[in-house]
Amino acid sequence: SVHADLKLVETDDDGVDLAFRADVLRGLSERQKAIPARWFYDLAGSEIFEEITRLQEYYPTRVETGLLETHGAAMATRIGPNRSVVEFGSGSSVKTPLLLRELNAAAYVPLDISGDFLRQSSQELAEKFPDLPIIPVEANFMRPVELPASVRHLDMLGFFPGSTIGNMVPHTAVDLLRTMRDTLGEGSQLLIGFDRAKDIARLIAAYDDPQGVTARFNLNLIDRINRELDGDMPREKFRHVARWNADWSRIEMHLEALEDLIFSVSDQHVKMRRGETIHTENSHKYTPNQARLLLQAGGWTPVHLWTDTGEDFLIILADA
Ligand code: AVJ
Repeated sequence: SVHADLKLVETDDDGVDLAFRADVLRGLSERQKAIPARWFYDLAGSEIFEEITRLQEYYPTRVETGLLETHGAAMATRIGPNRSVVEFGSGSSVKTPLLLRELNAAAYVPLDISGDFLRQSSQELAEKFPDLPIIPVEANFMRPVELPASVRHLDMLGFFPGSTIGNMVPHTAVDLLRTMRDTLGEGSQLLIGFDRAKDIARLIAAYDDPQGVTARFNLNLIDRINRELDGDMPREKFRHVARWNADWSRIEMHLEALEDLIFSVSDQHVKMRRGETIHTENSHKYTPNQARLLLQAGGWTPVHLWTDTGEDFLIILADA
């Protein structure tokens, strides 16, 4: 059964997400313009992301799902029964059933910034698991979240699949891991996915597919800004760029201006030169040792690691 959802997102009188506006206006006034990747995921963006996960070139979802199918039972044995599962950035929760069907969990708490998507996927999950209490929380998990009172006393399992951790630079990733440890408490565990460092051509193809789905995902941010923040950014004057940054071992996505531009967002004027970019996403790629070290720096003890024969993806179980 799905409980009433808790909403922890602040809006102004017109329903504008204050954090979205603040991030966009600040980001567009920086020297290297940048907007945090979490703002991709309005309803349209979340749907385009689902399309990405079905692309041949985009291996992470397929490989991680395969790992959960193959090793889910072994994971459940190491985790044990009666834990409350808190999923960080649950999205459409497609991987969740693969874990929950093995786990015998006490409750499921999906956290997501996209409330509409959260409610929709909670309903779908409730049909698959009629006896499981589901308590959706609309929240930005980058900040400490107060867990619903009904689960606070239980042993927690944090579930953070999808290599979403890769969206953060290492120092922010470490902050988040520490925040998660504080949220979940003593005796908790964390099951977390990392995308592995690999051949650069394969990485580029995964983030710049020939069908242009990832380009649509990136450009959708412009539509969202225009609609929600009263902007007049010319979408057709931008192009999607995916590039490898070797110094940081990450794929970067940018929106590149095709000519000199002047536009406005919420009455703030913005100028861009031709070729200038807005940096919209980082996707860091880790070796197993780097992933372990990141967890340790965030206060977690890695206890088991699962990977595929192609060495594309990692799932790590860690103790608080
Ligand atoms: C959802 C953050 C894991 O970085 O691979 C996919 C998002 N961006 N294609 C990733 C994404 C472009 C994705 N994560």
